[in-house]
Amino acid sequence: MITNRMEDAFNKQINEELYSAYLYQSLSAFAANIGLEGFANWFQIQVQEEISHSQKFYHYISERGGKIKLLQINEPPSEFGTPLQLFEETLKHEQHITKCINDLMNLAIEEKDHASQIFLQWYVTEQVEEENNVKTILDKLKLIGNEGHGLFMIDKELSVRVFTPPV
Ligand code: OFO
Repeated sequence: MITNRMEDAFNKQINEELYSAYLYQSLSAFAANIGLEGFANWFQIQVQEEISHSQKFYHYISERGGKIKLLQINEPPSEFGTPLQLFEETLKHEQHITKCINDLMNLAIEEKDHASQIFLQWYVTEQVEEENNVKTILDKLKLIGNEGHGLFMIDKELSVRVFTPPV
């Protein structure tokens, strides 16, 4: 059985993951609107990833005999600026999620909840990968600036991203 504190914290994390999906959906719409279809695809895959992250928490809470409580999802911004700013916003958000995961891990340690510590390991690793992926794209965008052939090439690169469900 999961403790009340862990149950509350995991339910809040479901909300964080669903807000992430909402934010990336908004980024995808914005990118499509300015003609960056590859960027739009990358953010669309990110939406699917975040929904799958929320689902993992959902199933874990149930598996541990906890109660699911779905919270209100905030409205994300709808204006983001330049292509570079889209990924700056993404990195800032992923750093926030990393902090959330670390806080959850600290709580699981405090609560002596070993099963949750093992469960959260997947997210700790995932966040390293997520931040690194975004930083790689950001570095390229910084090199090429916000226009021209380089931007076209990055857009093309981002258009091939596909969703791989987490195991
Ligand atoms: Fe983008 O990260 Fe979820 O957990």
